[in-house]
Amino acid sequence: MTATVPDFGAIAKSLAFETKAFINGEFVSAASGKTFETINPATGKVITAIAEGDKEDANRAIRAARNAFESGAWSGMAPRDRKAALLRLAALVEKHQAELAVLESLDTGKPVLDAYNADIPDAIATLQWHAEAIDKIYDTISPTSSDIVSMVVREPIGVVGAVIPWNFPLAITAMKIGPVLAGGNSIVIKPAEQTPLTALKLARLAAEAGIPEGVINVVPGFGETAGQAIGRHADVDCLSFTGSTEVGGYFLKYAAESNLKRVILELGGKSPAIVMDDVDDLDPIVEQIAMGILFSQGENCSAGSRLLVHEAMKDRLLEAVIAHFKTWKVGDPFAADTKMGALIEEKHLDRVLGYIDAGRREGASVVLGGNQVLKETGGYFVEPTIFDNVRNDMKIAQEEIFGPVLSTITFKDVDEAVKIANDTKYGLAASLYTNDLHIAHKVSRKIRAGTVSVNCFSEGDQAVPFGGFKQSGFGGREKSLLAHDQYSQVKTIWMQLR
Ligand code: TAP
Repeated sequence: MTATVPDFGAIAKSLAFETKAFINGEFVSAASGKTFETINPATGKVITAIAEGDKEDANRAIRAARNAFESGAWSGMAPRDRKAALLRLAALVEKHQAELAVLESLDTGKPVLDAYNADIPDAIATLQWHAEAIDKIYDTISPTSSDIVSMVVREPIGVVGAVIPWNFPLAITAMKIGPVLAGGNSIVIKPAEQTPLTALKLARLAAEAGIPEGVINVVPGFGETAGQAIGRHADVDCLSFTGSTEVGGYFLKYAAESNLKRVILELGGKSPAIVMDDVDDLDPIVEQIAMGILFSQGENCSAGSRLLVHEAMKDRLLEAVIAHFKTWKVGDPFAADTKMGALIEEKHLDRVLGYIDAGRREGASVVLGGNQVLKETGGYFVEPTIFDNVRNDMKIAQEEIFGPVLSTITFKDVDEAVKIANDTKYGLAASLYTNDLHIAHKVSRKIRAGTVSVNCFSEGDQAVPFGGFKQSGFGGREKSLLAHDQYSQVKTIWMQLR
């Protein structure tokens, strides 16, 4: 965090929004001329109207991306020159950090300080990491007889479609753009309908950074029209999606029914936070449990939404968790002491409240929160909520709520903890709290999840792979050098020497 916190309110008042689609290096209206409104979840009020891209706009963007790719203007550029351009883009994002944080907060309802201190720095670090990596990746020559030269080379996959969710709009867009562009591909991005503002601003900055026209395209619009058109397009070589498991499945169908494009899915989770009975200092554990489920209003695919606690520890831990959750202030995303902002939209608010009702109906007990708050603002706020007496077969323990709702489940021993942790269709992340080195090693191996954190809640950083087991993911890993594998093809060149 910088020493002086910017005046976010003043920035919000003076903002100019990008509202048109960005296709082939230009901001353009939708072919249909239609627009849709993007809403501030903290007030329920319209922020601005955005071009409503649909199939025709997606087709235009894909054509532009293909032409850019075939021209070699970016795909044929030396890796170190692509690196330089991406570093310029990262520097521009940094220069506009405060403005981007304000845009993200207005569009998502999240605290502006979270956007400023977490989302935007994460996007910058992601762009930098993949830019820095790309001129350090070597191809290989395989061991053959002396009359053969067999080169195994990596080539960009081509045109990548990226369909983005609303919870971390810029950070997830950067997670796609970083490796996709570093590797020489072109991209067509469809931001979530709720949160198009930062992707459009990023497109403006990409042009300023000198990334050639057609390499980055942004088509705002709806999933069923623009998103589906990208998923089904025969000239898209790879589709990278982050969002719900249900919609992720549609992209496999779209690929099967079109051109068998490569599909990469980063999906939901129902991640456990497991607390063993050997822990002593509860304060740091409680803080991490709160971060795990309350950060980003619980709208986080890795959210630690199931608290699995040893029965001998439960009363003491739950008392401390309840006390700590009460310190998470829900309120105006622009207030400096706000830790939780608004949920993304009214439909989602109803969904989260519906889960809270379902938990009560199934016999779990609400020991904190459970209600919508700050109704007078017109926004969609829910207070931190904790259920006790949850069974792992209850709906609230099995389905992704995507809100600030924690379900407490007890276990008797390590084996039971692992069994409950794995008893879900998801497998994105898990946290384990223990002082026992043996338990730390053994349990982290037994948990079927893409990321297991020990004595913290974490998603790693740019340098480590991120993705899910089971129905939390498909087709690859984001972040780290593995992300580059997803957006490249391996070619064997077998040369007979005379
Ligand atoms: P999704 O429906 O999965 O939306 C994610 C993206 O897919 C959006 O850009 C969306 O466009 C697009 N999309 C939706 N339907 C599509 C279709 N038929 N074909 C192609 N693209 C389509 O998520 P949501 O509805 O916003 O949220 C619902 C639930 O999904 C949440 O409550 C949460 O459980 C989960 N979710 C998970 C994540 C992560 S990171 N795992 C992120 C967001 C949501 P539109 O914006 O127009 O819908």
